[in-house]
Amino acid sequence: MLQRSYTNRIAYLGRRKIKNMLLLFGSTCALVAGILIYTKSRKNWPLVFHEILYEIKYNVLGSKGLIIDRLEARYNKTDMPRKTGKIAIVTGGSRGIGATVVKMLLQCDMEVIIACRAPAAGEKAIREIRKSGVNDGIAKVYELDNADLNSVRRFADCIKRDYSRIDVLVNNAGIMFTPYAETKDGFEQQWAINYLSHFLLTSLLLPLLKNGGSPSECARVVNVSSCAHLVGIINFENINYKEQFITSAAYAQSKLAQVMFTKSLQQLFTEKQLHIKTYAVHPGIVNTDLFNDTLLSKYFKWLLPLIFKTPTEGATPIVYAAVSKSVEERGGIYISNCKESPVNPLVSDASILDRLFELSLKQVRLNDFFQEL
Ligand SMILES: NC(=O)c1ccc[n+]([C@@H]2O[C@H](COP(=O)([O-])OP(=O)(O)OC[C@H]3O[C@@H](n4cnc5c(N)ncnc54)[C@H](OP(=O)(O)O)[C@@H]3O)[C@@H](O)[C@H]2O)c1
Ligand SMILES: *[C@@H]1O[C@H](CO)[C@@H](O)[C@H](O)[C@H]1NC(C)=O
Ligand SMILES: *[C@@H]1O[C@H](CO)[C@@H](O)[C@H](O)[C@H]1NC(C)=O
Ligand SMILES: CC(=O)N[C@H]1CO[C@H](CO)[C@@H](O)[C@@H]1O
Repeated sequence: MLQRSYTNRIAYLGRRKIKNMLLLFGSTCALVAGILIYTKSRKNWPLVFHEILYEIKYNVLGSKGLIIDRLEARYNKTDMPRKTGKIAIVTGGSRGIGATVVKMLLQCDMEVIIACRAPAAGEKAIREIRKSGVNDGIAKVYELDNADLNSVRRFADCIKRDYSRIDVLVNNAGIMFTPYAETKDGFEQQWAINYLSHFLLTSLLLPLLKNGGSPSECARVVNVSSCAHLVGIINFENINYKEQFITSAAYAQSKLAQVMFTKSLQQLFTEKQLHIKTYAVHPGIVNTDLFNDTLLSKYFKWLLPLIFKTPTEGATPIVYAAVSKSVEERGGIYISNCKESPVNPLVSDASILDRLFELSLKQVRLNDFFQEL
């Protein structure tokens, strides 16, 4: 008993030490960032304060994420069962983590639909995958611009015209830390691309997902979210963050919104006896063009391959959620490094969930999430 509490205490002190080191590192980065931000915008002090606060949070979160990716590396693996004849859609499948997910699903012998803005980029990705020696599966390309809700509707119509079922939907397309811009539909672009477009897409494809699932093998929806969701809030008063724009806060908000429904939708699917399972995934901190706009990438580009995951390592937990047998019975979970991991506590606040659900329906002009069924 005494022995145990002693080891617990040591572990506790160890954790505290790591926490303090992270805080110190975070604050130093934040100070530098703070000075940079201050010199850029000398006007709105509360805003600058919030920006610095987010900077601290992200630095702590990012360093913690990198350490966790190392510590948990041994869990970061997946089985890749043969899924001959099964059909998957991967949004943003033409480059980055998405392209690697496409490759790995093809290795499972699936039919994989790359949904991307520029079909030529999708075709190129397929040629590269084939050149790398992957000959299994069938690859297709369909046009989808996640920044345009009408494009989402057109995409869903084309898929419904050509397919009667879908087995896996991977909502992966995303942007990060982009400057303020509104989409055609009037939404801040990270909100629209990362979250809202996928909300609509998932709803429109429900009939096909329903057909894909069976009692012995459910269809799956996989949301590629991020550990950034942990520092997010849903800023209902100003979803676009207009005029008080903090791009990292807007990113965290979009990623939190993606995670929010994983659990509650799973409950609804189960209640409605739909054989669909839902998962949210943090791929890890992965070396892709997503970081192009960040200071880290501008000044320390050489460092990234050393400390970040490779796209294959980042795609691994996504493929795990998409096809692994080991999660078949565990829908509704948030996965990091192929392990169930804790989510932002806001996710269990039913009033926020309801409010977000209502708002999202209104923003995409749907009466009912299940109206297509
Ligand atoms: N890298 C990381 O460390 C990390 C960490 C946590 C979460 N994530 C998440 O992982 C996902 C993939 O990121 P990544 O690292 O692979 O980034 P990436 O290399 O920048 O790729 C982003 C993908 O999203 C697509 N996309 C962007 N805007 C789009 C739009 N309007 N319509 C359709 N597609 C669009 C891009 O297609 P185009 O070629 O047309 O631009 C590209 O295929 C994102 O959701 C991201 O938030 C990444
Ligand atoms: C994924 O996120 C979309 C919104 O981006 C949401 O509509 C959908 O319910 C989410 N699915 C899961 C599995 O969480
Ligand atoms: C990111 O930067 C690299 C060069 O550093 C460039 O080749 C690539 O096209 C950029 N990607 C995007 C999406 O801006
Ligand atoms: C850090 C890390 O992610 N490590 C492992 C993740 O999984 C792949 C296999 O899919 C391993 O090769 C990595 O070493």
